[in-house]
Amino acid sequence: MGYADPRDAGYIASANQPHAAALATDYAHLGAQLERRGIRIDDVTRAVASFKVAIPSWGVGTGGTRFGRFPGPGEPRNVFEKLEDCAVIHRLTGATPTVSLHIPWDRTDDWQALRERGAALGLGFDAMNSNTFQDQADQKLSYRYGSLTHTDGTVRAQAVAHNIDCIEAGKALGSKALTVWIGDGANFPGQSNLARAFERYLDATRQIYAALPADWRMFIEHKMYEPAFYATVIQDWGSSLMAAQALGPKAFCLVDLGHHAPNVNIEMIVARLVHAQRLGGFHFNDSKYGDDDLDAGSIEPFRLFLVFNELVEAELAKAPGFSPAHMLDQSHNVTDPIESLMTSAIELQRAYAQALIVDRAALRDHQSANDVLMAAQTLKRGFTTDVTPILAQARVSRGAAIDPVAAYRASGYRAECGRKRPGKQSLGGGIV
Ligand code: LRH
Ligand code: MN
Repeated sequence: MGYADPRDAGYIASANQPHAAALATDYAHLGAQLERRGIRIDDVTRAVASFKVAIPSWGVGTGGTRFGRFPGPGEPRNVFEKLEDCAVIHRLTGATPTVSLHIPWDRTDDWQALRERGAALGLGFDAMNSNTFQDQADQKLSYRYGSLTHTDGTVRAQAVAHNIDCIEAGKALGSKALTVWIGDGANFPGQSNLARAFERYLDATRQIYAALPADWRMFIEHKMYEPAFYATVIQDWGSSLMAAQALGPKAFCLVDLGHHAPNVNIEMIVARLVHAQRLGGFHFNDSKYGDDDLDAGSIEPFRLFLVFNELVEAELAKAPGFSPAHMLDQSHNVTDPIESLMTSAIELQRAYAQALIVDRAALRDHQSANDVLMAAQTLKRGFTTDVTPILAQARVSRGAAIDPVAAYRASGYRAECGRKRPGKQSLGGGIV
């Protein structure tokens, strides 16, 4: 099978050619339907085309679990090769112009060169992610019993220094945010003093906060459990919000959809964080049980729609301080990461488009009249409308592919990477 660079505009145009007529028909048909509902389809398409989500650098390699990792062919071996793959995702979807790096997984000794290569590929750098949940070979003190909340101040200082390092790297790359997720917690009752651990967290994060440039934000990511299995210091949105409010106006709460107990009403959490003006952003993914890091919209698409319903409500209400950073955070254990990340970005656009076409005036009326059934039906009608033509048209308006997965597969990119990136990949367990 020959190889054609799927990032090439000419290649994408020729890949779109066979689909153009059908898209035009489907788009006109949906347009007529929405017109009858008083909605201008082009307005929705423009809004969807402006929707952006960041790619997690750690998501373009095959992910794994503690039981094993089964790397596919042509895995990226360093951050520069990860960028090449991120550029394929952005060129074919038009929706992912930034990459969120994870340090030290993406450490390089030439941030300027990375920034320039990113720019050449049409990519920028989103929130930096620190990592004090693993010990590195050259690390002096272990994070076995925690990092920013460790009982030993020298370990906390080491973790604070690492986060400040991430800020310095981000400044060189043009990033404007630091995401702090720590696995600190306890496996047994009595192992740690729950109150003092939180105080140590605040004391340590105040030092990181003080190192933030004026125009940066700090995202606090809560998680119910794992790696701690009894108590996690930043276990829920309440702890995250208390910390953000204690730190200052540059601190916000990041909602990773997989970090909640099954059936938790995540859209309610989003509504509350919008109210508190502390919704920093999202790590989108999907899950059925735990932090499964599955493809966004693959398990609970209605829940994803309900989250975007809250975001559209906030957008329409011009909620003060509302500018969430959208990022994917997934682990691709059995699919081609590029295909999963492309389809996941599109599923976010789908949920956004569905939320945008909800008849808000009718919904308001039914809600205030307590016409429960009509209110529920009016909201659901957004979700049950097939907005696929809008998503494809939005891509075309960005010079991207009508059918990204088909265009990607036809390009032979993965096989070409297999040829260009020889070398055995580590088979051990773990997320990357
Ligand atoms: C923790 C988490 C966090 C990342 C890691 C890769 O579960 O969601 O956002 O640092 O995954
Ligand atoms: Mn996450």
